[in-house]
Amino acid sequence: MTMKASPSRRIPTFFWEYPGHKPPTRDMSTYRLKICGEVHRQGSFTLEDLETTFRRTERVQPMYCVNGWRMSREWSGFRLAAILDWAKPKSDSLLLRATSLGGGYEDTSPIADLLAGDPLLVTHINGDPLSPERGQPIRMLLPHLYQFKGVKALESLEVVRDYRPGTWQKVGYTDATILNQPHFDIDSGEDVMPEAELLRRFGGCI
Ligand SMILES: Nc1nc2c(c(=O)[nH]1)N[C@H]1C(S)=C(S)[C@@H](COP(=O)(O)O)O[C@H]1N2
Ligand SMILES: [Mo]
Repeated sequence: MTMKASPSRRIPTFFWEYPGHKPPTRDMSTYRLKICGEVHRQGSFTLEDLETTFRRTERVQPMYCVNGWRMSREWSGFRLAAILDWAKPKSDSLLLRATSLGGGYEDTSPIADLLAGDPLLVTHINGDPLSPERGQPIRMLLPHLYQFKGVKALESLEVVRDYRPGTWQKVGYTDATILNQPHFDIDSGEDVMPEAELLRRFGGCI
């Protein structure tokens, strides 16, 4: 069966912190990615600083949503491992708290668990800078974990000692391991919105 590509095809996006409306378009000239907490070197990077300090990496791989879909793209960005090498966490057993612009969404995970998947701080999808809906200007791609732990519109990376539940864990998501079940591939041409039910319940935008 051949699929007809539809220009109106909807790709799910989900933004917890903007229920019922689109995320704002921000002035990227004032954007800084902050790296702070229990590190030997704190940082505040413009997008240009990131380009000159870290080498960009491209990868084609899927991200997985806990609601049973996956989305494969060419992602381009900076390796989290390189950024942490630069910042030097004070111990190997610490955690990383990633927070979105405005502080409305966060995740805290052991650094070792994150690094196991060699995550990227993504700035481009298929060669284009991230749109506001997709997490402009930076989102974390966690290829080995469910993407609710991959914060979009990333503002800060803080190395911390203490765990606290992230945004989705507060509504009951506890297992970030990708389950051995079929994940609906939203690249295959269907016009779907897999997270529609969640959008109805919690808000969000497409
Ligand atoms: N800031 C922020 N990041 C977020 C989310 C969110 O609501 N807010 N949702 C997460 C979830 S559950 C998924 S599946 C992906 C969705 O990415 P997409 O909108 O590009 O499909 O982003 C993740 N990162
Ligand atoms: Mo998700």
